[in-house]
Amino acid sequence: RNLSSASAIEKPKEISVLNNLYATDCYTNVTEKIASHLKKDIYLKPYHPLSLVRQRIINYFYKSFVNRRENPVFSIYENLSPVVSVSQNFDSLLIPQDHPSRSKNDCYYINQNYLLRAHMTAHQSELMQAGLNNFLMIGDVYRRDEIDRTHYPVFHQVDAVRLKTKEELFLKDEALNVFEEGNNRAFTTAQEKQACHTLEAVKLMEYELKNTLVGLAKHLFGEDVEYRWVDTYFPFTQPSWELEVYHADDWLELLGCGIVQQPILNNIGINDRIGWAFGLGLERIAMCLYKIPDIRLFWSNDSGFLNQFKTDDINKNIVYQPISQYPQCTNDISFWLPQDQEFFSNDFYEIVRCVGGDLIEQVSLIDAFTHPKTGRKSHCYRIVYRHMERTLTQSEVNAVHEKIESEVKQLGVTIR
Ligand code: FA5
Ligand code: MG
Repeated sequence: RNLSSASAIEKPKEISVLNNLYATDCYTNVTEKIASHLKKDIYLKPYHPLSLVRQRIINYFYKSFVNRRENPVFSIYENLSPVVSVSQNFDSLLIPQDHPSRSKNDCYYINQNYLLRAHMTAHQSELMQAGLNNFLMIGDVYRRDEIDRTHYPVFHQVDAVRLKTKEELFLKDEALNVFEEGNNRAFTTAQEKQACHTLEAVKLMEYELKNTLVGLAKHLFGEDVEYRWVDTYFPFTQPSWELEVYHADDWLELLGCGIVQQPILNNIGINDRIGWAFGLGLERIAMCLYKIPDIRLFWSNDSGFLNQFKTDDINKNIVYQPISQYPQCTNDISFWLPQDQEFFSNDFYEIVRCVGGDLIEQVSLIDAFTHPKTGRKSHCYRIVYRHMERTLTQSEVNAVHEKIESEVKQLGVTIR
């Protein structure tokens, strides 16, 4: 069945995702195009550039955290199903009901209860509840987003959690505590720490977290990498930071991290540990490290691309050599927005993705206009077409463009 319809009209009653049947409802917006990426597991394929970066990150954690017998303390989870419940992706992480990240516009929902995970953090609670204290979660994540050289609706994240007890944090020092008692909980500024934690515990955790992540940035980008910490906000950590590295004349956001919200731990019965966590994107790192110019290349089966990464030394400096740059084809589309329903650009992007697939390099809103008399709104989008491995003909592009023009009408728009 064709799931590509972004409107509710032709939706089947049930859809099959990874061999399970789900009833559809008004939340269902996962398309066949998106579902076709499930189980591709490119991040696990030997010699795939995402796999090289993944292994370098795992090696760093294996080497940096060992127990008394010299065994690695972090365990790796990289086969967790990308189909998660709303409770895993949001509720368990204290993401408020009205938080924008829950919206249909940003996520691929299977139905109101299930979605394709939007971040690897979705698995954090269940793994901690299973008794794990040090672990990495690696896999594919799904987000509805804009279309350009650095965004793709499927990308890959590495998340980590480390939990510590009072003894692990302070060794034998009896005078120091992880948790504030009684009145001391009041004496805290909201930003710098959670009221329930002592400053000593938070600062030691912050030190270990930042030290670990700067070490990781150096392991990947070299000792001389320029970096900076930026204060930020996540519903599931406090305090929270982003690590940025300076690369190719620009600051690049590498990851988000912070001290795990204690109620997340308390909710699953963990009352004697404090934790840190982070989540990073593999594509961004691989694009920088190997100078890969377009995120769609990661999905290429072209041997001209893949063979460049066939190395038995995963730390080797590889610089991607473009096989050749095939020409772009540009085509604009203008339409009047509907007056009786809301219009979301992401719904339009979804249709472009479904019809054009990986022929689409970029879609940008180049003009928005309101008719001075009628008040009708009009959008003009520029669609850039480019095949990764050959030259597209104009008639091929026209055929795709016309199909987009006809499919987009389901959003209630009128082509100009
Ligand atoms: C998160 O997804 C949080 N779950 C991260 C986290 C985990 C914070 C645990 C605290 C504790 P964010 O949406 O910023 O946050 O994404 C995390 C990282 O994924 C980014 O820093 C970036 O490296 C990568 N990333 C995010 N969006 C994209 C995208 N569209 N394309 C490629 N990489 C992306
Ligand atoms: Mg971010």
